Amino acid sequence: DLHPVSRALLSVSDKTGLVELGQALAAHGVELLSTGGTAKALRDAGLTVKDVSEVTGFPEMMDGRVKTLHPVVHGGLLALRDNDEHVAAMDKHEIGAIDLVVVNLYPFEETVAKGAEYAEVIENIDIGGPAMIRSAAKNHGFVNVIVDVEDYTTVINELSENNGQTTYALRQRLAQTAYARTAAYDTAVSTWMAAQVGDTPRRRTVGGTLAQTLRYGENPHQQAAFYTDGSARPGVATATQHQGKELSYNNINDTDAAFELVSEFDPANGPACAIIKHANPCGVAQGTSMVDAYTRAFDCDRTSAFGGIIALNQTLDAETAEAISAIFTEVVIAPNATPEAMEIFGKKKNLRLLTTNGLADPAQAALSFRQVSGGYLVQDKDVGRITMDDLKVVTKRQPSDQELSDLMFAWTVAKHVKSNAIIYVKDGATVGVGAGQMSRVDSTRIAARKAQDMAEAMGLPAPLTQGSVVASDAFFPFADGLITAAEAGATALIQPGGSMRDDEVIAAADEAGLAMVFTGMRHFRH
Ligand code: 93A
Repeated sequence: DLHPVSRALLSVSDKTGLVELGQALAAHGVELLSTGGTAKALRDAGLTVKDVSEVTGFPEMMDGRVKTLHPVVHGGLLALRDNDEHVAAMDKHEIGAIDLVVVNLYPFEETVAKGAEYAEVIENIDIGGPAMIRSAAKNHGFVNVIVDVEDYTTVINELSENNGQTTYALRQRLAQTAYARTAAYDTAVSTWMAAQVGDTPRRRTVGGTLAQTLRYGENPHQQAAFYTDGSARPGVATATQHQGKELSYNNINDTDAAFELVSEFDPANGPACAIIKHANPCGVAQGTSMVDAYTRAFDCDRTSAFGGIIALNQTLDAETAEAISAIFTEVVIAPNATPEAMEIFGKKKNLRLLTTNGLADPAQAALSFRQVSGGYLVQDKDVGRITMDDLKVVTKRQPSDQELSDLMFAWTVAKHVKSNAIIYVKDGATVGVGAGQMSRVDSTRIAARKAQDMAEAMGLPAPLTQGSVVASDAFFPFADGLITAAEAGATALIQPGGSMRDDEVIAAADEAGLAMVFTGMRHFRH
């Protein structure tokens, strides 16, 4: 399965390591063919190179759109060397075999990332490059294809070990890498175009660019990687990490949850903080200052906040950094951090600090993906938002202004809590979060019990659920959940409404003297 490399075609946009590769190939007696810029770079280094235009008999034309798209190139790549008819066709049409293709493509992803104009992005869609990569990869029985600078030494080492030849195993592996590259490239093109014409689940190609090979997945026995979709929006994928070890799979997931949640709170309405554990918030609060917001979020559930992930909607300042440093925290993500705050965190070697230079736009349309056996579920991200005007008061009692503002806050948090979600809120801070239970009444009880625990731990006379409001991500199917909330001290509720038993639930609310509003919108999150 060894096959010699006598002739190579090099055509690269990223010229890293090119000269060294050319020299090593020349040293193995390999003839070099190349396109314009690549040929020049090789010649400048003193290497002998033949222009592809000389081989094809055509100049590079149409701004380089047509350089290598020619039968003399693709015939040389695709011909089966052990097939008499293929060999006869090569002789007849004077096609020389090409045994190695080294191509990296026009920097499409980078051009999109830098925010280039439409026409420039289009010009950076490489056609000839992927065509050669795919031809060479198909014929991996004989042909080597390199698309990754990291594989330059692998191939050179093999040529050295095998006297100018490569093994089938290597060529097959290179071919697989090559198709992964062209698939990712076309995905990047289609994802960018989807954004131009309006992204919908039906049109989306699932894929992305490998950004990080993770140490492991949700558990140590699971391998994992982080793929990015090229979006430039502030978030965990584009954040700058200032200190601490690499983020893990769970860190990335939780950091995303924290940042998406805190981004719901417009900095113009004051500082806000969200603390996340296992993708659910264990404390969210607005405050008079950032440290106040953090402290109030922390007070919701001090036990769970240990080892949590904290997101802020405004600059991390020294006072907040000092307060956060009092317990073990995995990650802090914020739009920015002051130099003083960074210095304080500098002493906490295990704490990761990420800055995003902005907040995520919670109204920005996007897709969410979930894998099931045999496929993917794709849906629009939940960007549903309501205003006070959308609320329908269904009880005899109207909510007070303070209740209304807390109800809106609770509803915003509920959207970011796993169903069944029940959130108790008082004065712009969560005081009890019930998440991920199979029954709504259990979520209601758990949140109230946690508030009770916190009151005992903090030496408060009564749990903070006294005089709180409650949000439920979906309707109360029975009155029991609502009654539990009232027993815990809730005075007002927000929920979508729409249950068969709405009348029963409303009657129970009236009986308990509660105010209740319907949103007409549900925020399931499973
Ligand atoms: O515009 S193209 O799609 N048309 C082609 O025929 C073609 N052949 C190679 N782009 C083409 N290439 C690309 O040119 C390669 O993929 C590589 O990225 C680039 C190298 O050009 P140069 O050698 O002039 O720097």
